[in-house]
Amino acid sequence: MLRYLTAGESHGPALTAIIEGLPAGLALPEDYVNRQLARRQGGYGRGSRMRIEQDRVRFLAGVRGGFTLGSPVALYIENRDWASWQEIMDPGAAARLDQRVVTRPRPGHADLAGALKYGHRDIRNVLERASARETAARVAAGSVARRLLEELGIEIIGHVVRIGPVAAPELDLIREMPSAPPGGAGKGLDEAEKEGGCGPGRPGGSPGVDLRRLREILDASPVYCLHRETAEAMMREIDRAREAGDSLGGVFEIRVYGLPPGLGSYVHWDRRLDGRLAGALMSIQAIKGVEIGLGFAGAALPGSQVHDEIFYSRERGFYRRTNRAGGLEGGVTNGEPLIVRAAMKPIPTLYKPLRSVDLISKEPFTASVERSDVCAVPAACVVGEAVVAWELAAACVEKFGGDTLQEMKANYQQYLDYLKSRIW
Ligand code: EPS
Repeated sequence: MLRYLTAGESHGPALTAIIEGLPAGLALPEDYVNRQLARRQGGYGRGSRMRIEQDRVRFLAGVRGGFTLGSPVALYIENRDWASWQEIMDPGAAARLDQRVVTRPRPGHADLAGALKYGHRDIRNVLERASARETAARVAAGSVARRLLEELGIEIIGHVVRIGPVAAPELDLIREMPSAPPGGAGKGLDEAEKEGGCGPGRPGGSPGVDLRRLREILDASPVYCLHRETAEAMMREIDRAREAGDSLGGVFEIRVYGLPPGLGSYVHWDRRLDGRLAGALMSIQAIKGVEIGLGFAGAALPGSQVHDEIFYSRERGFYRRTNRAGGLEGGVTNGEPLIVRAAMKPIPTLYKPLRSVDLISKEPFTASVERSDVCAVPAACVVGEAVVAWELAAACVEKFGGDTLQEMKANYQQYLDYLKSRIW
């Protein structure tokens, strides 16, 4: 079983995580994790805190010479802002608990519910942990999972499809990219998938989409959007919101290529992969909705336009011409690319005051804040990739097991061989 816990307060000394259940022998360079941490810190619309932090992981246990040992992996990410908060956030008796006390709950945050639940009179005790700063630890843990998936030929790509009212065109996302080279990269994700994908006919095989090229485009986009004109409109919208003292939400999409059929299970509710993925995505701060494949749009269509018909050819084995199911049927991967989307609400820390009531005096007030992100949808997309990676890696560990990476890969290969014998 693969499991992890995170700990750490937003302005405490550090964020930490402990991961258990990884096979021994997985190459795990710190820089690999650091790259994902940097992506999470990026994205147009972040506040000034991101200029303070420069997230870097340090492995404290479970990794030696760049490879996992099979023992629990402990990781550590320093909070640079701790330097300004040491007196107040000190874990010892010296902490100045009378300083920077927060008694005014902000609408939309965990502030009021958390203070009532844990009996805190200082809301700082809630907001320090409820803060999305915690997602740095989740991205680090998710990057470890992602590294493991890479060894099995499974690749994850996330992109932002909406910020506030600005949405990316749904199909052929990169067809209009002038710099896209010929071949797979010249095609939209949907088109390239239709033409070959990595369905059960090619279990674990290459996606037919040039992921490297897509990543280059996304890395160059300040809002992690594949469509350049949409990205520019998104940034203009973020500027407008900033000037108006407002904030913006949006939608990101995660696609996963190279998945074999058979991850997850239909036999019991808590082993259904769709439920696990939705739970993981919903657990990201500010996420209010998750869709798989057609998602909510499917509810408005007749069944004949929703389900993916099954075809067979000697060359491709079983395959589909559509992927409206988003790669999951009955809570099990069906060998098509996984497609999930998550909707993020606008960040509730507003420069525009919202009405609230003081926790102690019970006096009404209008909340105003000094520092916040205007839009964190691009960052949330990176967190989304991480939590999806985690659930998929956990499903792989369950199915293929093994104490060493070599053993796990051999088990995986045996399964792929079995699938081929079923298909051809
Ligand atoms: C956050 C508020 C801001 C964000 C923070 C999440 O932090 P601060 O209160 O220190 O200004 O910058 O995000 C991060 C620190 C991060 O690493 O993503 C909140 O209230 O959730």
